[in-house]
Amino acid sequence: MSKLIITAALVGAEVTREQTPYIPLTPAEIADAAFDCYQAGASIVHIHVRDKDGKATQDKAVFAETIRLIKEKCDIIVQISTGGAVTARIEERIAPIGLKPEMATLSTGTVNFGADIFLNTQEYMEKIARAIQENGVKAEVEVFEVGMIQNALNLVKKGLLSEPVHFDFVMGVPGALPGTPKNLMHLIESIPQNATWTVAGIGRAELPLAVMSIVLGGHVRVGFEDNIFYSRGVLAKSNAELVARIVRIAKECGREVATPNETRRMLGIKQ
Ligand code: KMH
Ligand code: ZN
Repeated sequence: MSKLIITAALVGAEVTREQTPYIPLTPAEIADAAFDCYQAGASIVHIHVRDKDGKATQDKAVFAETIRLIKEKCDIIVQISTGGAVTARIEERIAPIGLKPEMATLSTGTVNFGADIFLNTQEYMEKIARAIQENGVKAEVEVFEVGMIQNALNLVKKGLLSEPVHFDFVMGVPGALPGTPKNLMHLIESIPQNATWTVAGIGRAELPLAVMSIVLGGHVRVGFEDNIFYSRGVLAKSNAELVARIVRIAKECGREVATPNETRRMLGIKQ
C-alpha cells in the first residue's frame, strides 16, 4: 500500500467562532494551524480564507498573504478552495488560482448544501478546470454525489482535466450523499483504476470513513471545515489534534504517513 496522504481542512467557509473558539480565521492563525498540522503529519492543507470580520472571502490578496505565511514556516502543500462559500461568484472562485498554488479544488457538480445550493454548472466546472490547467495547478476533484465522478471524467475527455485524477469524496454533507461504508465502496468502485482518492467525512462520519480509507489504501482528510468535534460533544482543541489521531491509527494499522515531498511524487505535483 502507498503511504498515507493526510490533508488538514483547516477553516472552511461555514464554521464560526460561536461554534468553536479553536477555529483559525486570520492569515496568521491559519498559518500557525498549518504548521501544527505539518508537524503532526499532514502533508496538504486545504484552505479557505476569511475577511477582517471572519466572513468567507475569495480575496486573492488574503490567499496570497496566508500562503506566504504558511510557506515561511514549512513546505506543506497548499491546496486552495475554488468552492468558497455558496454565495461566492464564479469570478471570485477562480481568482486565487492565479496565485499558482500547488493544488486547487474542482467541484464537479451542483449539490444541495444544507439549506443552500452549491452551484457548479457545466460552464462553472469548465471555467475552473481551464484556469487550473492554464496555471499548472494539480486539481483535487471534490465529489459530493456519485454523478460528479462522471462529470469529472467528461472533463478528462474534453482535455480540461489531466489523468490520473485525484478525487476527494466529501461524504455526509446535509442534503448530499450520506457518509456510509456502502456509499464509500460504491464511489471507490466508480473511479478509474489509475485514480487516487481521499475521503472527507463530515461531522460524525469523519472518523469511521478515515479508518476505512486507511485500511483500503485511500487517503484521509480531517479538520475543522468538516468536523469540529474530537468525540461526541467534545470539541477538538486544534486541527492538529485531529491529524495526530489519524497518524496514530495509521501507524497501528501498519500504514506509513507521507511527507509533503512524497505526496508531491505520488500526486505528480511540480513544486
Ligand atoms: N464551502 C463549500 C460550499 C471546496 O473547498 O472546494 C464548498 C467547498 C468546496 O468547501
Ligand atoms: Zn473547502
